[in-house]
Amino acid sequence: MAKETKKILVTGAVGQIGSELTLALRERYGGDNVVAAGHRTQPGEALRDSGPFEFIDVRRRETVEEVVKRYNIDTIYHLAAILSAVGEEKPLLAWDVNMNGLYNILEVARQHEMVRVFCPSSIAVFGPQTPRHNTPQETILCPTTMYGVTKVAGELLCNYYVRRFGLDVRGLRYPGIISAETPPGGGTTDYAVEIYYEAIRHRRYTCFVRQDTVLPMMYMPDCLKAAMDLMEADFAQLRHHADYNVAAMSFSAGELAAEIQKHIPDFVCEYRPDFRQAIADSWPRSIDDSAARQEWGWQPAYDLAAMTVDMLEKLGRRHAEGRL
Ligand code: NAD
Ligand code: AKB
Repeated sequence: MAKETKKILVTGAVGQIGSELTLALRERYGGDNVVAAGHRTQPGEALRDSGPFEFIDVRRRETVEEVVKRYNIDTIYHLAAILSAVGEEKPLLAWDVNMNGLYNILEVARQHEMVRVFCPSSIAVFGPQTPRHNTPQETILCPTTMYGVTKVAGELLCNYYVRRFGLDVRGLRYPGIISAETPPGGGTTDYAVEIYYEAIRHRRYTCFVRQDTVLPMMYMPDCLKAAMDLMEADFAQLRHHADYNVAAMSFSAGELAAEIQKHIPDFVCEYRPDFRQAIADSWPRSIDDSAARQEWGWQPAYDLAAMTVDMLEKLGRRHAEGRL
């Protein structure tokens, strides 16, 4: 743990979080020191031109091992995963990628005596029996989705590697992440991103959850800050490892639409719930993140109003330039 970080691998680097986290890590640690790994999708220009890029399949340990050896990797941000909505459509794939992929990452890290591994968990670890308001750090973890099952098991596996092998593994339970660069990859909270894109493109959106559906959310700059702050925290101060609750804001789908209407008055949002409603209904409305605040100083910067101004400004600019 005393060793200086010199070579970072980001799995899932072409995804919603990975595409921005890789650039933020390259900014902080140097482009050549951060290897982006995608699966099948080609990287965008920014990702391709700012540092090394490789393809791996986390289910095939040899593909991870090869990159780790070639670049002398000592830290992994493991973001490759199948999210909740796709996971309900393809539960076996979700198990395979989320569990076997994570197991491969932890094993490679253990065998190569790595400095640190980051693996995000999710509010999907909670289920219908969990208190839905101000959900505590320690509580009932009985999810009803395959994604949630893999996230609970993933937290336990990471914590096992900390206890059993002394590996430094860290993770947090992200709420729905909202961002303007890379569209989300098939989760239940995707409506809170799509609504901004459609407000800019068509001034109309059909939302797949009810208007009164409240979920915890976070804007991308806070998401990146949480990952990097947790990874730089003093290990001795951490009482938890792979399972920190983190929160930023909670709002209903109707409140989100109303916030957008303050800027685009003719924006119209309709509500046509589909199978994702049941998933949303099984998750908390708000999160108690006092452990993260106390143990590593977690503090989000964005609320709904500030995020909406920034999202509409970014997407509006891209639309005006014909890039949306
Ligand atoms: P995403 O779906 O946008 O990206 C995941 C990436 O994993 C994709 O680019 C995909 O190509 C890659 N992938 C899939 N199968 C793979 C395989 N076999 N080998 C290698 N790569 C593979 O997901 P994201 O939103 O960026 O999420 C990143 C992490 O954060 C995940 O662990 C997710 O559970 C967690 N998380 C995300 C959110 C959110 O709202 N985005 C919320 C909570 C937790
Ligand atoms: C999803 O909806 O699956 C993700 C998550 C909250 O983990 N955005």
